[in-house]
Amino acid sequence: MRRIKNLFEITSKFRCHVDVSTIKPYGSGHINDTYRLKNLAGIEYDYLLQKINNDIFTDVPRLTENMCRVIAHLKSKMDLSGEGDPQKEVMTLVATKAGPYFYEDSNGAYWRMCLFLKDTRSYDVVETEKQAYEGGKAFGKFQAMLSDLSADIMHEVIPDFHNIQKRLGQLSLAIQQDPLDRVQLVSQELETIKKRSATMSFFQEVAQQLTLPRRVIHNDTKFNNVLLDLNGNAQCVIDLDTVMAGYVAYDFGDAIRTIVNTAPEDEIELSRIQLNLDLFNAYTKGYMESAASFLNEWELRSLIKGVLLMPYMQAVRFLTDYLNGDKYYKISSAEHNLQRTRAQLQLLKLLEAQGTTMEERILSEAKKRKKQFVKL
Ligand code: ADP
Ligand code: GN1
Ligand code: MG
Repeated sequence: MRRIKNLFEITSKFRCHVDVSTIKPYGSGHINDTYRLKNLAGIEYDYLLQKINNDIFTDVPRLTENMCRVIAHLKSKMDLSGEGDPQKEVMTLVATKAGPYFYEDSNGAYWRMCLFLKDTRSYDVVETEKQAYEGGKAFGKFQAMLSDLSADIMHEVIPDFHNIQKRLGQLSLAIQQDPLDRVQLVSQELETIKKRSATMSFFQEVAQQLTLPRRVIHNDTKFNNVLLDLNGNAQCVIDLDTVMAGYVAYDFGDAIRTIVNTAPEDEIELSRIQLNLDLFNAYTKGYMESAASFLNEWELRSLIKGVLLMPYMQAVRFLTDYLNGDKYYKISSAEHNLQRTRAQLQLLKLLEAQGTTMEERILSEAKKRKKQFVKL
């Protein structure tokens, strides 16, 4: 109860209609805490209030600057082109009465507020091809609209976020320290990870060759970060904490990771994890509708690398957290991070077996839309 009271006080710091009638936890994110605020009258805006995880996002002002930059860019593009509704299709942050788009409370916790987009839904697991296609359209369009925003001006809010060599370094450190004596429990998982470590360094190696542009990307393209409207059409890409520089293949791969898997990300029964390639095809089609026109050919060919890298990287991150004593991700059981690791490694093996088929599909979808496509 004390916590709720505190939340009402926090709400009052923002420029919102404060006759808030109910407040309750919302969503299934692993990092931040989200609360839905409903307005008394039901006719004013509803809001989402989020407590930003300050252990992970250590520089909230810079994170907010990134978000504001991206939001402004997307909204102004829609305004100028007359295509799309910037109020509904781009998230809107609510400023505090003091000015900034975040509030630091007396305990040093950071909060932000955004307009709640009514009549929308997000899904943890994709149910239909239409949804996968809409997800592809949403993230393809998102990247395309940001393709003329310089990645150099974005702050790196979590350094080396998708740098697999650094992530493997963190895993090695966790193995060395092994505070809970858990390394002995995960030898099989470590073996699977170790076997693939060299081939997964593709992006760090090509970074030197400058063939892949670093662009402004989302960096957390889980399917539940796209809001669908009541007709199942993509409406808005949300969860912009990690928008920063990166390779487009990271976004493509992370979306595929959550879209083609017939089971949840943390499925305990590994036999339930299957690939649905129809969903892969549908996502790729939707994605290419916007992305084929701005991606270079090296980027197109790199997409399949992202598909394999992202479940691998998530497995490395989940396992590191398990060994470190579950300090990063929210967990709902002692073995949760291990369960997530196993599920991601299982998914990776299935994806590896379908690598060639998926690569061909990516290139054929791109060719349909790109006039000068030279096979490298
Ligand atoms: P997290 O970082 O914890 O994943 P999100 O920003 O993704 O937090 O928000 C959690 C959930 O809240 C989302 O999956 C979505 O269902 C819902 N959500 C987030 N932003 C909005 C919004 N502007 N309007 C409606 N629902 C939203
Ligand atoms: C976290 O906050 P959420 O649940 O959208 C994580 C992502 C992982 C994801 C795995 C800042 O995202 O990188 O892909 O969990 N976010 C951060 O589900 O680490
Ligand atoms: Mg989210």
